[in-house]
Amino acid sequence: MNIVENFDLFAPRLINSKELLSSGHRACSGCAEVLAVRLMCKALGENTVIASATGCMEIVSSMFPTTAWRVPWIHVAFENTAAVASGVEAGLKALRRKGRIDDRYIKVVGMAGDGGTMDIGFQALSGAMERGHDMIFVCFDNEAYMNTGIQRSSGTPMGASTTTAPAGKVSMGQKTWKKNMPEILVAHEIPYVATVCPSYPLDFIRKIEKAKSIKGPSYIHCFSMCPTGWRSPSHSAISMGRLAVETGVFPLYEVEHGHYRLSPDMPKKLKPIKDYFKPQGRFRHLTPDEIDMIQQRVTVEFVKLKEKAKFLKTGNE
Ligand SMILES: Cc1ncc(C[n+]2csc(CCOP(=O)(O)OP(=O)(O)O)c2C)c(N)n1
Ligand SMILES: [Mg+2]
Repeated sequence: MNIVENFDLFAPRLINSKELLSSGHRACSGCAEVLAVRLMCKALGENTVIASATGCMEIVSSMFPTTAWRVPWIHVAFENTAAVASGVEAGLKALRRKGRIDDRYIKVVGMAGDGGTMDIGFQALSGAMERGHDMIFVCFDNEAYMNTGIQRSSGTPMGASTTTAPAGKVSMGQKTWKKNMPEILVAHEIPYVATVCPSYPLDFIRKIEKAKSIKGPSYIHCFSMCPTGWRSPSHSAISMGRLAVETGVFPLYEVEHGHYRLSPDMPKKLKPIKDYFKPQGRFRHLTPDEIDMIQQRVTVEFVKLKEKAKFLKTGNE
């Protein structure tokens, strides 16, 4: 039985009803990212300070003179989210030591889009993780620089059409493979790395709660479906997230102290990626050969991941 399909039945008892990101923000209709941020806030609770890069979530939530945030929230530059979050963490520690603030635990969170995490904020993120700060960094990956007009990033998947990598007579759109950011963070040997998707809210909340409970750096990579940039209907965010997981395009897993575990939501047998590509205008131009080429890569990557999670026996059988 799939728990998400029975969401109405018991989710209200399991998910905190308090909203720390209020309604009235200006996200596009059908934005999965704003749902993801709401879930993240529910899991984090009030004792949280968030440093947020520029990007959709900053633009839609903090139109002067209003704010949708009910937790302390700092808008920082594109490059330095993780640096600011690590400074806040160190500052809180010092204030607590000097008795200048209550002795209560406050979790510091850095958040940014794929551009702000995988490209422009990467150096600051790598440094903060390596220094071992007690913080969570969450990448909200909508697979392009969306709020400035759908430009490609290193998170844009192969074959997607964007305004700076447009599909046409001479190009299939994005010509590079998506950067494997969770793996790069695993290579930092931090205590916890996980992938999440708001189409799986209970898995999402559990992983954020786990990251919160860890004293040290954690990295969460969130699949954030964007109807506007992906050229798909605004009612499709949840089903698209599920298809991304079911096709293996975005596997749900966690890595705790180097130990990989696939989420129980991962199907034993993957659906073909064409099911996921079909409802999205950004992939509409792809030929069957191009889809095959991408399918092969997705299959290989998923097998590699399963091996790491010891779902497959080691060896060549
Ligand atoms: C150094 C710098 N370069 C460019 C910009 C302009 N800019 C603001 S938001 C943004 C796109 C952000 O993309 P991403 O991080 O993926 O977040 P999204 O908008 O997709 O949520 C850009 C290019 C900036 N603010 N600072
Ligand atoms: Mg983006």
